[in-house]
Amino acid sequence: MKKILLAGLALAATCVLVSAPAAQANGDRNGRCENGDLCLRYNSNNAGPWMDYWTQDMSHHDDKFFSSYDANGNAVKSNITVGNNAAWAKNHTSPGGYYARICYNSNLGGDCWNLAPGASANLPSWLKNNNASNTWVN
Ligand SMILES: [Ca+2]
Ligand SMILES: [Ca+2]
Repeated sequence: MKKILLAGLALAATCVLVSAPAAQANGDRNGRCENGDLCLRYNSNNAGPWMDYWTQDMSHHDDKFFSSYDANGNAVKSNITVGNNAAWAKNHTSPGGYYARICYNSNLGGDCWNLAPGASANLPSWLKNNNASNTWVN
């Protein structure tokens, strides 16, 4: 399965799903780090505000970290931009799945860093607070 293709299908299906039951297995950028997500956090060592990317994203500069949950359990966004502000990452795909690739520039440009399936780590110093886009690779 190609995750990127699935992402496109998910977008195309969004309108259809509006009236469907809320039996959502996973959500892209829904503030929950679920199976198949790349989760980024504002602070090192799995701390601080977070963001979850299930799809690839060509620019982190138009996204805000989540920082809390409301009374209904929905994640609430902070005012902190994800771009150039991530310090820690976890690849929530299963072992044998896709590597999460995080890049220095938008549109997957510049130097990129790959995080193995199931792995978590502080971003390397050259990428910490310099993240701009992400995708999935074999
Ligand atoms: Ca999610
Ligand atoms: Ca974005």
